[in-house]
Amino acid sequence: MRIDIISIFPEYFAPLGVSLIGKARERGILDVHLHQLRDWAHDVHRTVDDTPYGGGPGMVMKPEPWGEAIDAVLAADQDARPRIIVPTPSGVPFTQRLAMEYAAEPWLLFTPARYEGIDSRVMAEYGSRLRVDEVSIGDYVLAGGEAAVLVMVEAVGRLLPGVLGNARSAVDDSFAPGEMENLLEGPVYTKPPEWRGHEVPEILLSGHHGKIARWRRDEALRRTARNRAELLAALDPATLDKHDRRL
Ligand code: 6GU
Repeated sequence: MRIDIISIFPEYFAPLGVSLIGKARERGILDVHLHQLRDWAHDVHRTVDDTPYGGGPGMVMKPEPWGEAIDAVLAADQDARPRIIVPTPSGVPFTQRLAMEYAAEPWLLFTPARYEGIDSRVMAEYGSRLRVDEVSIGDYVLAGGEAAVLVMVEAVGRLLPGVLGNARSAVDDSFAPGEMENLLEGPVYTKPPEWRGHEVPEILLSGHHGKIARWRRDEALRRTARNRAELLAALDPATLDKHDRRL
């Protein structure tokens, strides 16, 4: 997969050289291209923002540098088109489902903004020709979209074939469609069997796979009820067995 990121802080993405994503890049699974937006600003101050029409606080990112920068990225491959992802707290929620959708794309272009956001005509311009998604990573406001891009690239990158050591670990994820859809994962344990007086639940040491699976599902249901009652309420009753319903 190719990922392009246009930002006034390309240095913000240094963490993409580390750990899982860094390894995926070394191994050629992920091809990341960073671009400095100011390279497409042509005044001496390399200005990328201006005051908002209609008044109000803050500054808005000018359309011209974004247009030139995005055109330059699109020109890198005449035979393919990226899916454009515009991080904004006013976007649609970024979910595991969306991460899986992005992981199936050959090319993503992220356009993280600072200030109050990008002049909306940029999204209109490219939205008429390409898929443009305005996406939020949660109900809080960041100082800019860069941290959101790090979050999304990590969530997408770990789903690419060959990135996770154990392909099953993505299948069992909280929120993954299937068995764990809308369920949070329960607690996990490793050796030693007793630590500071706390014991590992005996069932996990029993070797009884059926009972262990049942226990894990019960713990997942309990944790979901406690931490995310709205997810529990949204569970499809058809996916519940009679053991689930007793909890
Ligand atoms: Cl994508 N950007 C910003 N600036 N704030 C956010 C966000 C994105 N998602 C949640 N808060």
